[in-house]
Amino acid sequence: MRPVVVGTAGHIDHGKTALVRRLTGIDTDRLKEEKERGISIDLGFAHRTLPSGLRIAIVDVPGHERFVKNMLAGATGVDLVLLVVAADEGVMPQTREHLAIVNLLRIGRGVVALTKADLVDPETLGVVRAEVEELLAATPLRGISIVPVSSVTGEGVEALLLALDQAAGLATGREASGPARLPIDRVFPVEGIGTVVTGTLWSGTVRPGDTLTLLPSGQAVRVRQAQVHDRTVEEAHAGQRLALAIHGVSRENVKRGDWLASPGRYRPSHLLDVRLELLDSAPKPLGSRSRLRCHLGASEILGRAVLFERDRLAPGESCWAQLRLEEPAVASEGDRIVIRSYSPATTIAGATVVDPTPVKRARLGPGDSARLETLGSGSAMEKLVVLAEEAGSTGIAGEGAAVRLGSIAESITEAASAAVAAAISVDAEAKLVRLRDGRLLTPAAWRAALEGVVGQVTRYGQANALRDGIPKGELKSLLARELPGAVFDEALEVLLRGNRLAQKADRVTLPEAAPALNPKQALAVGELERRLAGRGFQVPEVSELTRGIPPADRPSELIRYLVDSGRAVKVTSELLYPKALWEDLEARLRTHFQKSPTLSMGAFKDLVQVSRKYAVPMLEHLDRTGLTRREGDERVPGPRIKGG
Ligand SMILES: Nc1nc2c(ncn2[C@@H]2O[C@H](COP(=O)(O)OP(=O)(O)OP(=O)(O)O)[C@@H](O)[C@H]2O)c(=O)[nH]1
Ligand SMILES: [Mg+2]
Repeated sequence: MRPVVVGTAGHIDHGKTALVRRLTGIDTDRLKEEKERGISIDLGFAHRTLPSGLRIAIVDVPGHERFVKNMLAGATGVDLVLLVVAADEGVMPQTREHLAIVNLLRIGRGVVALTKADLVDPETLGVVRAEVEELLAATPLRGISIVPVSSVTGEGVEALLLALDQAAGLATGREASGPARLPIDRVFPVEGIGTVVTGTLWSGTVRPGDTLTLLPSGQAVRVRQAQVHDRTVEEAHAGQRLALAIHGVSRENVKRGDWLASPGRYRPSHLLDVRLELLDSAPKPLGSRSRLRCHLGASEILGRAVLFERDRLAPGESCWAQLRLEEPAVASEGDRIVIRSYSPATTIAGATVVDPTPVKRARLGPGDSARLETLGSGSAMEKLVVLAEEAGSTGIAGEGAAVRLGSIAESITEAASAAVAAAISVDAEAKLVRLRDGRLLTPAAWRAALEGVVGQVTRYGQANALRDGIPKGELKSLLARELPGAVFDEALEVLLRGNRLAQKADRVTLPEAAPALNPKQALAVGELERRLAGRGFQVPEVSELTRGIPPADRPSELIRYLVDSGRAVKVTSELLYPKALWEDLEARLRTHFQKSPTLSMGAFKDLVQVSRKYAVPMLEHLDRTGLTRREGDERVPGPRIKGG
């Protein structure tokens, strides 16, 4: 059954705790100080079953203006408000402030209890009811049931339960899919169990054995046990109030305001880009960079709001702003933040998180406000396109993206099926391109990736006309700063398939390109080949070989050309053999090994008529290429000869 959390709200002494006790039999004022002073200080928790059978959890909050901070920690995650107004006193300052908070948190359902009905005559009751109706008229709570009750006589309690039942039946519930996220509102040790935390699960599910991350610290914790309404459960769902026994962190390292969340889905940030709205009731305009108290989940974080494109915000107005926080917030796109002035601490504003991990800035660049507009109120697809634009050639992928996407991460699958597959030409209508690894790029970023690869191959070809293409690994590393490996791989593959590029062995070229010698170079190559021939195996060394070739003809490129084109075999950087001569050597070796199982250095020198200076590097090359294998001072046939 759908979990429903009811939160009380209302001015001090208006009878919230007495009413909760009347409804549930549970006294939520547990602290000694609460008992002595007769007021609530911290949050209290109770639960019961409504006439329909629906179970509700109740969070009882303190009304005192000094404890609004605690009220806020409890109000987060509430589905229904039980607004308490004492009939003998009527609407008071914290009635208004709590109501403002309820509205800022978008709690759109509830019931009003006119408490202490036993203390007033029907006429006064009518006046207070009218006052409350007027108060609610301008809010989303307009028209909710207003029920007179007495916690002393029990009068009206049945009617109140029915009204709660009706409102609870309409509550929409929370996202059970998506990552788990729990704002912690209490931490306490339990004998024999360890550290227990409580809170209302904002999204996802939690099971015993799950590993969650404690944020903002980032420590990994394991869930040992989960309880809902004092009963151990095997799975807790979004919207439920739960108590979790956790393992892996000591009591002192957890506090109200921390979060437990699925690993990798939230990144604490000192900066948040938000849509900021100053309440009509704010006493004065808000100046840029004023110090504020920001309440998100059960946390209170001090910080300043840098207003974009203005110096001050008038009551009732809204604008884009960046919150600069003194401690990191664990926020997600779409989260609501309640903002109170620093001193005196009163609720003056609300904010919606648009970007949970923005860059630091004091003003908007061109196009930024349109971007924030889309992130704030666009469709999931529109938001994805904006995020893909930001992500450039990296695209939207992996864990980082999940953090950035927040609630829209869940719409990625849908967007991915609407995206077109990566190809050489992309439909002009397409909004996103999907790569094999699921990554989403804008069509512009994908085209830039393709052009980047072709451009690099072209430039290489121009600079190295005598080489037959660029080695694939070199191409990839030259582009590594622009293109993630997976994007490069797929771009290259698509370009090869589409014949925009060609591959020869491990080298990539333009399809029409072939190494081209200019006439002077062709002459020089002919000269080199001539110099290499005619001295048997005692060929001239490279430095001698290239003597007299003008630097403008790039002798080292010519040598490389001889090797790359297969006309010569490179034995060392100084030693080059004409292809035919080397093949002759291989033939001589095969013949030798048919007659003799081994080959000594002396025999080799005789075989090819060279001095030791040549014989050593030649044999080492033969070893490397598998024609011979060294065994002590001898050579035996290598795998290439043995294998035939
Ligand atoms: N006669 C009468 N007295 C009530 C009723 N409800 C509460 N009271 C009394 O009003 C006083 C305050 O009640 P609480 O329930 O503690 O008020 P509260 O709203 O929880 O106060 P805070 O939590 O401090 O904001 C207590 O002395 C209650 O006995 C009621 O319906 N009738
Ligand atoms: Mg109380």
